[in-house]
Amino acid sequence: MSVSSQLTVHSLAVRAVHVPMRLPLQTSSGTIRVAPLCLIDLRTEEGVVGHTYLFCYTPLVLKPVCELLMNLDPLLRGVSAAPLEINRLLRARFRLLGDSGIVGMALAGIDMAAWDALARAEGRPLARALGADVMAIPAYNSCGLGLIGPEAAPAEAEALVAEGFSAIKVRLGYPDLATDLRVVRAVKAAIGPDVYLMSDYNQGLSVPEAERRVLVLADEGLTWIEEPCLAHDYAGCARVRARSTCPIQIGENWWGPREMADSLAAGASDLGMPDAMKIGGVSGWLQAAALAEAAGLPLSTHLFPEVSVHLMAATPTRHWLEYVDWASPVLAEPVRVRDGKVSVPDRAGTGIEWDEAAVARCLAP
Ligand code: SMN
Ligand code: MG
Repeated sequence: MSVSSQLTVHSLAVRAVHVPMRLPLQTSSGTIRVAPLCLIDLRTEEGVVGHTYLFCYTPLVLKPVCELLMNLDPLLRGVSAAPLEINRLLRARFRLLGDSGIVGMALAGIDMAAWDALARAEGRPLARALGADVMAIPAYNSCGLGLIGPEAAPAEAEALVAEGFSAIKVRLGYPDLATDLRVVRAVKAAIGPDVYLMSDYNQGLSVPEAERRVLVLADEGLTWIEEPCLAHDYAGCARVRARSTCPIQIGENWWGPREMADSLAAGASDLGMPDAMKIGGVSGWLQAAALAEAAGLPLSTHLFPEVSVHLMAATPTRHWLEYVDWASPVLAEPVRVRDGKVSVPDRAGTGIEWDEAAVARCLAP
């Protein structure tokens, strides 16, 4: 290829899979037992194929997301595969409807697949294509440790640390504060003082109840308290934050960099953790990383460790990578953890390749 060569989209292919989760996740806002994933292959006329997946949270939207992507296939055929150009084209197309929700998910999937294709065509890891280095990023084990109660939580916490981590996350939001406290203390006692413990309320509390609980949790040594109340109530989050001596973490529900900017303006959190899909793929993440640098906001990731590890390498205020193994069963080279860190894989693109036999077993009916 010449130095000025560019990729052209040939077609999109999507598959819906239900991937069983090793550890189900019980949150204060519902339980997830199966990962409903939409697998995306963006083929280019040059023969390079970009891969990514979308995590659809519930099987109820898996097929609609796949169908929307298939509807976009004719719009993309023959256009430049440059991610920023695809974004301009598609965001304009959805200006009247808006580009959050499943539209935002589909656009982020195309963006991530296009970035993967671009980096593959360059023959280098996505992190390098973004101007970053190949490096290892500190990661916390976010698998499991749902609302399983103070009796079961300590053993599961120990097992999660034993997988090679120095940080894990516990879900909170039991009916009463006393149980939250018992769980945190039991988990802390099991993992010891040297393991970081993040906590996540999954938006389960009212603002007054969150204000009450963060005061009591202040001295428990938590690394952060995540989404204590409704994530879009930035004023409410700011009120909770004002009461808390423990850092307040939000961001997995920012739909695009504009919502992140609103959250920053409201002083809603001490820390941020955009979701690679909801923030708008790689392109949306780069804008979020710029906002975070300007605001001095430490940035962690949410889900999608395969692409997020590259994004963290390119994030000036990088903090923690969230590790989950939910896509691992359908990947040829799942993300690996060494000494509590995930390394940017030394392969072209994101490193995502499908285990086709596993994909065939998981295809949604
Ligand atoms: C979470 C992630 C994905 C689905 C449910 C809950 C959780 C997290 O908020 O931050 O890991
Ligand atoms: Mg969360």
